[in-house]
Amino acid sequence: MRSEFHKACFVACFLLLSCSAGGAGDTYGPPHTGGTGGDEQGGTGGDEQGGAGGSTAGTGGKNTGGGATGGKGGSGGTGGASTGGTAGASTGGTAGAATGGSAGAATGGSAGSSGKDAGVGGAAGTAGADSGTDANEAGPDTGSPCQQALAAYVWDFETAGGWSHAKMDGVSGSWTFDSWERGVASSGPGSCHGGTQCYATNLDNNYIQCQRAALRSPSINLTACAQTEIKLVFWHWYDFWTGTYGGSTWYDGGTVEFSSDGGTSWAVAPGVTFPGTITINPDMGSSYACLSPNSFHVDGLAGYTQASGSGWAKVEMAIPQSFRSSQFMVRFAYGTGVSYQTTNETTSMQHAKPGWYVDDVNVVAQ
Ligand SMILES: [Ca+2]
Repeated sequence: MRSEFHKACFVACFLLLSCSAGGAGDTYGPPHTGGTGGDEQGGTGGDEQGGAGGSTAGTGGKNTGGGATGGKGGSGGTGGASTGGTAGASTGGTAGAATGGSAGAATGGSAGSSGKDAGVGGAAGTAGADSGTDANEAGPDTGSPCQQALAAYVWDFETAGGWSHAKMDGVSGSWTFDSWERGVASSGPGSCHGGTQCYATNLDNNYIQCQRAALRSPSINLTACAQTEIKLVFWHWYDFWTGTYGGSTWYDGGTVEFSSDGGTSWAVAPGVTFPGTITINPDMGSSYACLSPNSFHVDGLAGYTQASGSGWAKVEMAIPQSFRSSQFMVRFAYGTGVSYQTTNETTSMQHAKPGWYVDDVNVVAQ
């Protein structure tokens, strides 16, 4: 049985050495520091303090001092929590109490950061913090770098989320060519797929004929997924006009396009089997200012035509490796031809269809 003074001395020494051992380990200092601190404190701590705290602290000191700051340092810190705190208190020395208490607490558990603030003792705390991080990284983390990157690319359209829409390049004239809008849908499917808001070619009515516009995503960085199979996932509902005029059958419609260069060039999503081919009716026996002099980007492209059926439908499209760039983009482009002989927007709307509704877009690993 040692005297109280002896005991206090031991504990105080332990704290100082433990702390410096932690610091040395953390910074990969001279190995002898750790060796000494670890060996002595390990045994002493165990004897004096008893219980798991003491023995664990000893282990921590050893490993920390040895430079193997990893997980073992953190374990030592855990023991040190109770040991340090107790020692500091019983030692009674002002410096010892502050340093010991802080260092012990710091080394213990996850309080590594507070250890940083504890001067010398903090160094040991830092070792604990580092090992804690290592342990986390080795443990059940949140997935691969690709999956972590994709976590940013989830859009429910309750907010715009960086998406935008505009008429197609080169389109001009006094007509509503772009009526994409975001909000609560009452036409078409009657409501959005998730939440209350989504994008639609018209949220509460049919579309206007002669439209040429696209809903476009923000730039998506897929470089972390260069070696991972990923796909675009979205939900949609659509109903486009089709009719026969001049001996041909015409199909309004929309398609999904990918860009790997931030929107400079676009290609219809490769490998996707679309239900139809968009075939824009440019004329219905009258003069249509909305059609001239512009062409329709989607005319002749594979896409969604006619109707998707009842209820929202889920779509999945593989994103080929050649598109997994730092500036991947996706857009929903659509076009509507002449479905009724009128140049009045409101009247044309009455003879068209509800159009295209899009919600809950994201990119996921396959
Ligand atoms: Ca939504």
